[in-house]
Amino acid sequence: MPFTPWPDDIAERYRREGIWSGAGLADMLADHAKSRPEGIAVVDVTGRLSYAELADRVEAAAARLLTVGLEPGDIAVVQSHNGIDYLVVLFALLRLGVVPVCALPAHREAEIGYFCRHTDAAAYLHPGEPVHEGIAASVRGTVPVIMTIELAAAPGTSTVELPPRPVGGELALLQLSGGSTGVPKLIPRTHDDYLYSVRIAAEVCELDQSTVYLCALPVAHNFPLSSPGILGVLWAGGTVVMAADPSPDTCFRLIDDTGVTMTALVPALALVWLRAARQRDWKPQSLRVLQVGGARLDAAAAAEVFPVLGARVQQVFGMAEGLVCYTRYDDDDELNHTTQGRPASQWDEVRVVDDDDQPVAAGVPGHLLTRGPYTIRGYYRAPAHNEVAFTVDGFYRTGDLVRQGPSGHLTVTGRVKDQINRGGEKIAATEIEERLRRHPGIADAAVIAIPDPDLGERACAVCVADGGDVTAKQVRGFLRGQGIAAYKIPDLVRFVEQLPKTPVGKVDKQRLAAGFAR
Ligand code: J2J
Repeated sequence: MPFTPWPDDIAERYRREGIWSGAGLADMLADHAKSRPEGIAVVDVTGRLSYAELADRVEAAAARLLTVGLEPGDIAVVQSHNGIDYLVVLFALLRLGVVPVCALPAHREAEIGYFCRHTDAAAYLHPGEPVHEGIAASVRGTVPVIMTIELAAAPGTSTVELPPRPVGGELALLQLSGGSTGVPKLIPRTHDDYLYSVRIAAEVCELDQSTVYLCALPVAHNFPLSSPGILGVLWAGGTVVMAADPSPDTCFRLIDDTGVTMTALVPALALVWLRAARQRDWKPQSLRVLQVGGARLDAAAAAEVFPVLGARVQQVFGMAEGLVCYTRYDDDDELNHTTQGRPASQWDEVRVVDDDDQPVAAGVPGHLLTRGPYTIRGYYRAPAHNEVAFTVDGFYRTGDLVRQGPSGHLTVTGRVKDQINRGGEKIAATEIEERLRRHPGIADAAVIAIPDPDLGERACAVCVADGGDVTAKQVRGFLRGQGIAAYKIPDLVRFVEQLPKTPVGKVDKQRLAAGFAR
């Protein structure tokens, strides 16, 4: 078993209570294709598909993927821009029981190569641009099937018989962890647990067939995929509109043209939208809910959403490992603007503890630990890391500091994980530090978060030069040359004589950050 399952008695209970339904994630399409075949499932710049058409396309894509050699249980690293083709391929993989790794469009040779090797991937499915052809070339030889998303999703008829549908307990997909250690961790989500998180999110957000959801964030990310995201909307029989990019130019037009009722943004983008809407005096007619999550939303910005956009703001605090919190539609402004919501499910267990894992007093900030029917019990193929990332009784150590109010709502007050949250994109500090130390002119390095008015945080690499005269530009070029996603390249590179150390000899990042903040 490449990941830790839920204990038998708990799994049994989740099944008995109907929390885990036993269905596969792709089953939802078949139901709607029968009950409302003409309903529009998805729209993008290339056109639109009804539920019946989407279901047909998924069958055809599944047949094609089978024909090129993929089999149930295989892993496929999938990278795509937002579009209909991604939906078709994602559902085809889920239907077959081939497990997608939800790579992001920004990932490059280093990340994709790692995902392929770590999972012994059978396929790399990519957007087909020159940069991805380059990545494809770098994994050719290790990965048997390499194909563009467009080709995999192309319409077609096939007589190949599909294998039985995967059942609830099986591995459905591998999400990516924001991470805080050297290599990114892969998050094993089963059909049962992921579908539950999607169903409960659809309920909390009151989705139905009239929901029109704009997918503005990169679709493979856990938030727009499942909170409730495109899966929640398709589960409810609504319509997904895929935005090619999250800019006001693209999205405001899509919202007006397609009658979007709901969308999801990271705080950095919400600020951009608010500014653009004010400047253009744009007020959408149809938009009812703007979800904001992925990083802390400033209370003042939260309070501006309704006056400016005429839509209610919903804060979402979640993690690809599981737990997702939402503010509720009947929360008062105080809760809605100053907290990051409460857990989606009554079955979510939340503990707020001190450094010794002892519960803190009510309302006092502490470490957030969580466990429940859709929070993983261990990362994929990472036994050593699991020892530190989970308690012995199966709670996930989120690395977040929170305060819990009397209503159960959580306010995120900080973070202990060594990570930079750059406008919702997570950077594991140690990954970049290890890469920096490979530079012959760098003796030591620490990557820290610097507050930023637009992105919330930016990454700053603080380096100790090894004699010679390295420049910031060279350092950035050196990292880029390692084939990593652009968002991981530090925005700032600074040189110091030496790094401050704690009494036990670790780099004192707090002192370092405090120094740079001044
Ligand atoms: C402060 N920090 C937040 C918030 C996430 C829904 C929404 C977001 C994610 C996500 C997700 C935050 N305020 N509102 O998967 O389904 C930080 C925390 C958290 C980490 C998880 C979803 N919302 N965060 O952001 O796996 O530090 O998931 O532990 O990318 O983002 O990051 P990620």
